Amino acid sequence: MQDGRTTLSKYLIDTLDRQPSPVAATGLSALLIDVAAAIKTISATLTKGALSGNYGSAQSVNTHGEEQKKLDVATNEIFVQHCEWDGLLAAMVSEEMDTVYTIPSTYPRGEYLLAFDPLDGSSNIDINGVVGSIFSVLRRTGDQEAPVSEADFLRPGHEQVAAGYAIYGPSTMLVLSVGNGTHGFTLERDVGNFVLTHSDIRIPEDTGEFAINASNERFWEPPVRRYVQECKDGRSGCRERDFNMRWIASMVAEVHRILMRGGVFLYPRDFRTPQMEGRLRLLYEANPMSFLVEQAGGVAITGRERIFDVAPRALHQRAPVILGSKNEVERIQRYHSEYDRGEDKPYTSPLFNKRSLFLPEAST
Ligand code: AFP
Repeated sequence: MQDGRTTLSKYLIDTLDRQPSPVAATGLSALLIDVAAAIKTISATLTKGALSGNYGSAQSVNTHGEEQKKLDVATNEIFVQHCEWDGLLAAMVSEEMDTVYTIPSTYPRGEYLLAFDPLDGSSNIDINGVVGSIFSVLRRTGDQEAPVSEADFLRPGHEQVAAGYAIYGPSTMLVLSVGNGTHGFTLERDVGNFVLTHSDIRIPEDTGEFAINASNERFWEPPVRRYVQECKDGRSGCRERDFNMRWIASMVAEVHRILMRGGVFLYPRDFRTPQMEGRLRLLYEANPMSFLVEQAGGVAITGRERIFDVAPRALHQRAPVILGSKNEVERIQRYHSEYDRGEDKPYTSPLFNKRSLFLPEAST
């Protein structure tokens, strides 16, 4: 398919509906077109900025105890309205809804499940910074007539049938995978079409760029401290090259940069979060982003295992996330294994060894 000439609908019809075994994907293209419609509406709302009257707090908190902004609530509603009616979904889960949203009985019910974060990076709204939406699609298994429950959504990432995000930046893009590579579509605003502009995105295996919220350093585990310290040591350290660092506070923006030019994104386990699960949510942040990254040749881990293999226990479960360029992510995984095996003690126990993380020059 040609970049710049293929609309999202054409792409989905060709990729899903015209395949030899369309049953495997029945309705998926129509569902994704509804998701895209929600994204276009959100994009139009965000473009109005403060003029929309939608800035500021909604004076409520979400299930994580975080303050909801008016736009968190409004964008959640947009997703629900665009996707509940089409007879393709059985239920939805969102960062902004405490429990499973079962499709009301006024609409026909389908076999797909949609999990989404309607407005990722919402702290960037008030500064007119980049934000996004993230979504993941599962196919419901078992008795389709039974009431939908939380358990229907608690499936590992490798069972996703589609995933994507929208990035609302200078242009709005939809980046999508249905399991045959990761592809980017740019919104042609005056026409209202998403047009394929970035087909088969590949993440370079090597990179000199990492992204982490360094203000949390004191809460990180030793393998992450080791990795970041080595990057910061640059040319004069053991990596013998300089690295650059970025932090946009919007996972969508970080992952988009990595898909465009490589890099590593880390929101690792830390001692600040309950059970050291990190900050990001498994079902509607970590899993869909892992799908896109893996489909683009990158790697996505918790530090110790592939994110795709994490068995979810709760709808709003958090997970540590380290993803991006293959060789760097694999290096970080090796650091975790070495630490767990006790093989990197000299690096990670500054209290017990001269070779301190804080005084790397002290190494002998
Ligand atoms: P929201 O979805 O609540 O806006 O959170 C955004 C996010 O989960 C993720 O997109 C960022 O990587 C991360 O939070 C930024 O967190 P801090 O900069 O506050 O550590």
